[in-house]
Amino acid sequence: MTKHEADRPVRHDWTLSEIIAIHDSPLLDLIARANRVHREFQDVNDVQKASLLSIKTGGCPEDCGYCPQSAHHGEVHLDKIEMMPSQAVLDIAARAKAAGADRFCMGAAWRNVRDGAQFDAVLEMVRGVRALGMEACVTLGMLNESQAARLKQAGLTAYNHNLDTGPEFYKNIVTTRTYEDRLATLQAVRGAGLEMCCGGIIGMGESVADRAAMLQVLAGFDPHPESVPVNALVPVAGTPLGQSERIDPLDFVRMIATTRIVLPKARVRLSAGRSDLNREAQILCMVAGANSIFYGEALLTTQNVAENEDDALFAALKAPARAAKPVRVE
Ligand code: SAM
Ligand code: DTB
Ligand code: SF4
Repeated sequence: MTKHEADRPVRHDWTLSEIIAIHDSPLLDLIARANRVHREFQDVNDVQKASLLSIKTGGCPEDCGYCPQSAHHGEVHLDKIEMMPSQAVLDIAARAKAAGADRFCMGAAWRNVRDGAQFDAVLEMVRGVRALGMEACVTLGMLNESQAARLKQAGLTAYNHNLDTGPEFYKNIVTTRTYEDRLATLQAVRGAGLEMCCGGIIGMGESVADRAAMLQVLAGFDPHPESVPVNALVPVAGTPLGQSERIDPLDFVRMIATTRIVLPKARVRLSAGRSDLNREAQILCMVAGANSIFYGEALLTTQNVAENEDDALFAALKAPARAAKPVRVE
């Protein structure tokens, strides 16, 4: 075990007012504290590149207000794509690995996982991604314990299921499922021994207290989620949140710094919305504790940062090469 993985205690009992006070502290104090915590718990030069692919796009029965893939938002222009063939997915994963990605994340616009041929195909994709020597993550909506166990058996590293926002604000964004539904899936994920990838979105009209409340719920998990995506809303025309204003990049920095302080061991992923940040703002997010990005031209249905721009960003960081992690295929 390296000094960065040392078994330092983390807190599960952050109060809402403590988290808000951190979030609202003077910006330079906040960034300095987050960076101190980051250095204490992690190797700051180790920035993960995760590649993202939508394996089944659009037509989702849920009504998430931010999401272009919901069938409830009839005005969105989106090419629906039925489940991709496994081999096509694995070819893309192999290309992502060759381009330098270490994690491959696959998303399906499902309300929940159903047993059958499509789930079997996902299991095959997971096995294939692991055989390439990459971490594998999927996000498939709600799932039960036996499905989580089958994913674990296929070698899945982590399951992504976001809380999106705080418990109070959640009902303003989604009405077709509850916060408790999200928590039940996360419990199934943990029960199967999978890593938990769980975060949220800022810029949906929520307050700082809502953001802090989400972090408080995340900190309550024992262990903490292994990775925490922090997304800024990508407003998509035709969705209920399509006319939202883009967040101030410094709000992104504040949220990332607060996440780093509250969840010191997690990989904090600077996720959707990164393409609105210039190089220096992205680096400020990394100084504040972000240590993972989505790498590749596209997120699920919207554009991400061009790969050559990210290659230039990483070149500018001059980070020492990352040691290859041994991959265990079960
Ligand atoms: N259907 C599954 C679910 O919701 O759990 C998985 C796919 S869903 C698209 C994955 C996550 O993407 C959502 O939980 C949300 O946090 C994020 N997301 C979706 N649309 C977004 C947008 N317009 N801006 C930022 N994040 C978004
Ligand atoms: C996450 O937190 N962000 C990613 C991933 N997990 C699945 C998805 C972002 C989606 C952004 C909107 C889109 O491209 O459709
Ligand atoms: Fe469906 Fe997931 Fe989009 Fe919600 S976020 S509409 S569950 S794909």
